[in-house]
Amino acid sequence: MTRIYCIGDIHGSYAKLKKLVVQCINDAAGRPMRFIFLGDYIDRGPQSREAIHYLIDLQRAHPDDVICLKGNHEDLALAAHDDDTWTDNWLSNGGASTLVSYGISSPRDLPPAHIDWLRTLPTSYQDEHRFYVHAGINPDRPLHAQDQFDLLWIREPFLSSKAQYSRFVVHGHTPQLTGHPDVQPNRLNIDTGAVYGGPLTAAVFNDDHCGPIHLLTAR
Ligand SMILES: [Mn+2]
Repeated sequence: MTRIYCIGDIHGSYAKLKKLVVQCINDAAGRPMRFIFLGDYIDRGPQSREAIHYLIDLQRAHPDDVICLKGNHEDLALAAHDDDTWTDNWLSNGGASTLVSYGISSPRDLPPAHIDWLRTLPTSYQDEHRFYVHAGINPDRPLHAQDQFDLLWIREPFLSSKAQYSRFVVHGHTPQLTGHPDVQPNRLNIDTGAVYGGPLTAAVFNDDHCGPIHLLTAR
């Protein structure tokens, strides 16, 4: 039975990313695997370029079983690349570290292969039990009628909502500075603040239940 490994906000924490993927592969112990990355691969942390390069390679090796969603930081980087008026906004939201990791001084100089990849990233993914998204959803709309802005950026009223959705929502975006995921009946937040000194967390799922079987962390 396939095991699904869903990984939260990386933000240039490349060392933790590599460690966690190895832990996931060991955990699968030869079972079929699928990876779902929840976005925010870049910004704030030191190794954004390496994180993107690694994910592109992993996806190229397993195109059907590596899903990389877009986060608001990928969206901001694309906006800054395409339009100078977004540059200050991106730089003040952690983009300055990303430019350093690429050894460049302008978002226009981001490598075309990475920019093209960022443009392909979807903003949500779903399977039989779960809806995966970077930030969350608008609780007042069905899952199929969400606004892109909410999928990338929402916090409230989503985080406080007790609404039962048609699928269990798995997301990141709002760092849990306790270092522990936020497990709720209707959703799971696995952003455990890897870039703020917390672990990088993977939630492990199968096709039997909605909720995680267990969690893996890399420090
Ligand atoms: Mn985010």
